[in-house]
Amino acid sequence: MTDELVTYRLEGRVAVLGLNRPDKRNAINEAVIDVLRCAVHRAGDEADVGVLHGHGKNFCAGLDLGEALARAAGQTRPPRRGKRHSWHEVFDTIARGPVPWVAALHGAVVGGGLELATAAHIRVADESAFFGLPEGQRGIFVGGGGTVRIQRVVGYTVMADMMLTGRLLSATEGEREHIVRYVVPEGQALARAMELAARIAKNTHETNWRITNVLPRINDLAHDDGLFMEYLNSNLQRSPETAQRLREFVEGRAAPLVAPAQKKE
Ligand code: 1HE
Repeated sequence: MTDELVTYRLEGRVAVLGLNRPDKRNAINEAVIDVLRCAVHRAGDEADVGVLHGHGKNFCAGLDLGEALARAAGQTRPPRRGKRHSWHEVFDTIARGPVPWVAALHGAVVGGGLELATAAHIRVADESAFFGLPEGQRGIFVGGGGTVRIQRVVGYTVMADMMLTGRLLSATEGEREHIVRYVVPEGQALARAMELAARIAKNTHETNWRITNVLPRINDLAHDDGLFMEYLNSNLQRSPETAQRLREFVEGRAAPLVAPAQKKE
């Protein structure tokens, strides 16, 4: 671990970003957002997949409440009117940028931490993870894209319950509400996220890009427009890499699909 606010390392084709303010439970202040923005852009430039995790015992405690207090008390200048919220810009670069992201979650994943996690495309939690939206208790509102992203993941009923009552969800409850796709024993979330990232990196970049950029946009469209957009995206000139992958299957050289029941793990 270093004294950087966000650690960055490139492991093969995977960029690994770690929120690194464990003494403040990885709460996000303006400085963290600035460093995260650079790290996310760097990952998009040089990696095929990104992995997000948190150093210390928590993924992220959300908005830095000390900074929020200073703003509320008029001690710092509010952001310029009309300037897009910096969190939106950075989280959207994760969600709809050039590469897919996997989030490895543990401990607190609350408020803005949950908003950041839901910007990733796949989330893995270890059994210590818990999810919450304590904005109601703090007298504020979600501001990092949660009204759109978290609400799409869990639905209004669950999000309203979490915000109105302050209810915290365990890792398995998070899995039930589709916040996470994988729950692993404590301490193993990052390893599993790296495994998934390596698998994702084997896909073609074009297919990954369509999964992360076209699919969610189709989800926002009406039925007919969605089918039309799908038609546009599936009837493109095939790349040489696609032809090679199809040939491998036709010639019996592709890795077989192994049904879960037959898997020996
Ligand atoms: C913080 C923050 C923070 C911890 N901003 N400093 N988020 C929240 O409402 C969650 C607030 N945090 C907590 O409820 C707890 O800290 C945790 C459950 C995450 C962890 O508990 P614990 O017992 O391990 O740590 P702690 O003793 O509460 O905190 C350790 C230190 O981290 C302490 O600072 P210290 O200088 O006294 O050691 C805390 O003040 C500090 N700390 N969380 C600033 N969030 C774009 S809109 C998004 C809106 C939101 O994200 S709202 C949700 C905000």
